[in-house]
Amino acid sequence: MLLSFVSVAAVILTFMVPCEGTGHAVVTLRKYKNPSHRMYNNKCCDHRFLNFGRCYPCDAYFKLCVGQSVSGSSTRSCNIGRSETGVVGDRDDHAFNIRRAFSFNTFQGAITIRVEVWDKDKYTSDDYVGCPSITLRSLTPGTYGNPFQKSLTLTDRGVTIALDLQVYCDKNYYGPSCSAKCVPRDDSSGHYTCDNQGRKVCRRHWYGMSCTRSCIPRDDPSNGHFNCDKEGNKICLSRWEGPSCKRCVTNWFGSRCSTYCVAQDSDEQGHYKCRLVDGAKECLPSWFGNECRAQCIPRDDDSGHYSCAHDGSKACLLGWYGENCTVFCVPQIDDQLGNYTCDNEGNMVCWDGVPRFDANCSLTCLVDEKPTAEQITYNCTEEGVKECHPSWYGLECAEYCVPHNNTVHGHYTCDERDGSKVCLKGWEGKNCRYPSQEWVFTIE
Ligand SMILES: [Ca+2]
Ligand SMILES: [Ca+2]
Repeated sequence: MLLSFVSVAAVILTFMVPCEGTGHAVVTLRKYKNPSHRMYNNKCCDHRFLNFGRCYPCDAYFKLCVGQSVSGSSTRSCNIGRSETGVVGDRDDHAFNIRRAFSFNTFQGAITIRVEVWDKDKYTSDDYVGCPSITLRSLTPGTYGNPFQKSLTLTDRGVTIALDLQVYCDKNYYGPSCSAKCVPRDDSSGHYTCDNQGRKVCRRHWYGMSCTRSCIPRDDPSNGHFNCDKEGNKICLSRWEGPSCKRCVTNWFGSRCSTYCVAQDSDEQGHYKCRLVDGAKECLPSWFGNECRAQCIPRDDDSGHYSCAHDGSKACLLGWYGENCTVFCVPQIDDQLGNYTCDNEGNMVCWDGVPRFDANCSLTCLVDEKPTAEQITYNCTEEGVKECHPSWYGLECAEYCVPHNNTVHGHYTCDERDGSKVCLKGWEGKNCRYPSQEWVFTIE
């Protein structure tokens, strides 16, 4: 039986737990005055003795009633709440600080506060003194951090009540009816605070209805180059494009997209494409020069022997000279091949100090460098011609010959070409010492 009672009580208590309102009305009674000490019907609250004599002050206490109604109306209902105080004193002139807080769900727009004043009596039922009341017909609750508040003075005949009223939506509730819920957060479900209407106010760099979309203005190579619009869309900075604005718009190049370049293939504008990394002009094949207007095609045939220099000029291959690199010249230091270097046109130029004796500067006369003067058989003329000393003959001036016409040496002259002995007429033999047979026969 007891158990059953407890459980029923528990159920009742559960139902009676006031549901968490979305707002509060707080009434703080400040002052009460009733200088006439009389009630609504003009009768005295109390007498010193029974029911006659001058009025004695009331033993005042209050029944507070707070009700709400739609904006513009008033109500007698205490649908927000009611509360009763104890006796505040017996002088009918009091200052105090009696605070009562009431919660409500949806605020309707108007609030009515009625303060019933009662006189406590010891031996009879309490006397009703009066009921100062006030209705605020259009009220917008403040927020939890910034409540609506007003000091009010209520009167009913000679009774005056001063009170302070606060009305505010509970934490996280906003708006004229405190029904707009907004809970500031900063996690994957949202990144926002709330304004005083309960609207989400995205935190810095967050966008969208629930502020779940992030956008941070960037201007660097790894993140991109953009600002953010009000919806959190990336707005590429000037000359950038692409989803993250990492790509230069057409015809702009370089790490800052600051180099302008349009590919060309015409004699007027040049012949080049644009290098992706920095927008530098990159000449098409066979085109050279800063503007790629100089054409050059390497060759190595009868029409020329050259590669192409950076500016498109012909760069002759080794040994080739002349405007079209058609003149061949290779420096030589060789008795047979010559002794020369080459000038810019490919002309042979004899090495310094070597007399130019013929077309390829080859030497036809080497100075005779035999050890003694007697042994030297020739000298070289200014022109490089080898000049045999007297009695010496042959290419190397190595053949010795002196003409004779006597019995000791013989009878001969010398051949100018090779220094060989040429017998005089009538003589023969190695040294022309013997009369020739033909001559003998002729004599005889
Ligand atoms: Ca009384
Ligand atoms: Ca009394």
